[in-house]
Amino acid sequence: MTPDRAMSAEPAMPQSAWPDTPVFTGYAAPVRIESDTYDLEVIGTIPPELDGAYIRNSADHAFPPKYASDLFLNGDGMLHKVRIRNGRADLSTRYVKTEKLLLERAARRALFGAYRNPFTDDPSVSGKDRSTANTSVIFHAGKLLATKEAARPMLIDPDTLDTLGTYDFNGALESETFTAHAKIDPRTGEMVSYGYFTKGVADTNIEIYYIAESGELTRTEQFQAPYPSMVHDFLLSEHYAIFTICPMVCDWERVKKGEAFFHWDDTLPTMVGVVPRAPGGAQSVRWFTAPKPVMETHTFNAWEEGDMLNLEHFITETGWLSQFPDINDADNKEKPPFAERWTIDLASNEGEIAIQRMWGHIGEMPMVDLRYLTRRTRHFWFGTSNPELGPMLPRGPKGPPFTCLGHFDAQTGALDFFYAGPDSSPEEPVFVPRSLDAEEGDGWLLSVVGRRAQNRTDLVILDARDLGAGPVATIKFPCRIHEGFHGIWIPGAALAQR
Ligand code: V55
Ligand code: FE
Repeated sequence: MTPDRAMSAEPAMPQSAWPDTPVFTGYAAPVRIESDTYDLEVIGTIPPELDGAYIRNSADHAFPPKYASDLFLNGDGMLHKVRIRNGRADLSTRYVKTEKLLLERAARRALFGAYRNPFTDDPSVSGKDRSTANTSVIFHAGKLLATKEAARPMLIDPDTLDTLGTYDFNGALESETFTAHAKIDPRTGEMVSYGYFTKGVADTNIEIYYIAESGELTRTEQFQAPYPSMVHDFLLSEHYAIFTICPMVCDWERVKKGEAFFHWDDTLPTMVGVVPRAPGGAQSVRWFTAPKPVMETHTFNAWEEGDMLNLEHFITETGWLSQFPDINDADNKEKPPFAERWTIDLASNEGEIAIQRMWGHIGEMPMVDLRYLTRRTRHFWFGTSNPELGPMLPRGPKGPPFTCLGHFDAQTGALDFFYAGPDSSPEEPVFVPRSLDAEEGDGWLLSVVGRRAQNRTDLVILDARDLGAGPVATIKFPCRIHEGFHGIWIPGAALAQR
């Protein structure tokens, strides 16, 4: 798969410079280094029982983009893995070898154009797979997949991080697309996933996939969203798959003209589609309209109590305006997300959604103890900032970086924070239980922390129920890894079983 690196294959065209924009400069600058580093420096003590791999995805442009205005969302998928065992930690960084990356490496320049816009590509790559595979990873039935909602998943070897090709579940995957936020039901081992814009163009078709614990894709169902929009995440309860459709719309005619891929249009309503997971359920999807047009950024969890369906997610009153414009108000400013519980009475025909703010502090990048997904959980973790603990950091390409991680205990109502220190930015946390049968929340919270002034990165390990105590271990990387999106923990036993 390695492209010919001989200089005779070098195209005549010189490589253009990197754009002087916030996406490509300073702490956000592409890293581009594939590496293996053994026995990282550790401050404190890695808990000896911690055995497994933290793996996450990031967007790390391998080549200067065709368009200087390119979004960080359009970077090439770069996987980061920290393998922890016997108190030691090793770091690996590896690009997902997408067709896009291999073609661009062979040409030694960007050939694919703007985010999700095939009309901006070099004609030489017409019809080729545009996937950057840059958003998340999921591990199910012994298979590690790198995911991007605009494309099919890529199969990755979790030991080497080698890319094994595009994965279509032995031909059973119908859609051209597959969400980066598939969920595994811990009661059944089933993975529930979906695709939107399933034919590769903006439309209202959403396809749900049910993938058995064995890895077999057993069922595909379809329903129609009220309008074509970004469906980035969803919610899973015991009996329902729930989709919050937000007015982050895509108009294919605008895409053809080279405009932004999404626009925020809050003249349209936010609507919640409740799909029974039982066979045929997509045919009886029920729609509920939110009282205000808002955006769900990411989800914690969903759970049922009798006929009451509870949806716990981060919600903002604006679209993602740092990335995609407001079509009605160019001066509109992005607002921060807050955690909200939306409750729907499935027995009532009123169709109302009752909304409760869960705690009075902003946040994003939610995490729960995934062994309890689909059930009511007590513990909630998230990225956040807290000006009482330390100053805000300068805006990056995604907005202000987090300075803290937060923990909300729904039983006591207590909020607890880990402040990462001056010039330090934690990223999405991942919860690791102390043991397979530890009680909910008993374990560690792992988070990559950017040491911005040092142009370096750490991984911190915190007691998940005592963030304020600070790290039990800080694993120091000798370099910076690019800021990422989403990651997972794979227990050592699951890696060994493959
Ligand atoms: C998101 C991320 C994406 C994307 C669409 O976090 C939405 C939201 C990393 O790519 O393509
Ligand atoms: Fe996401």
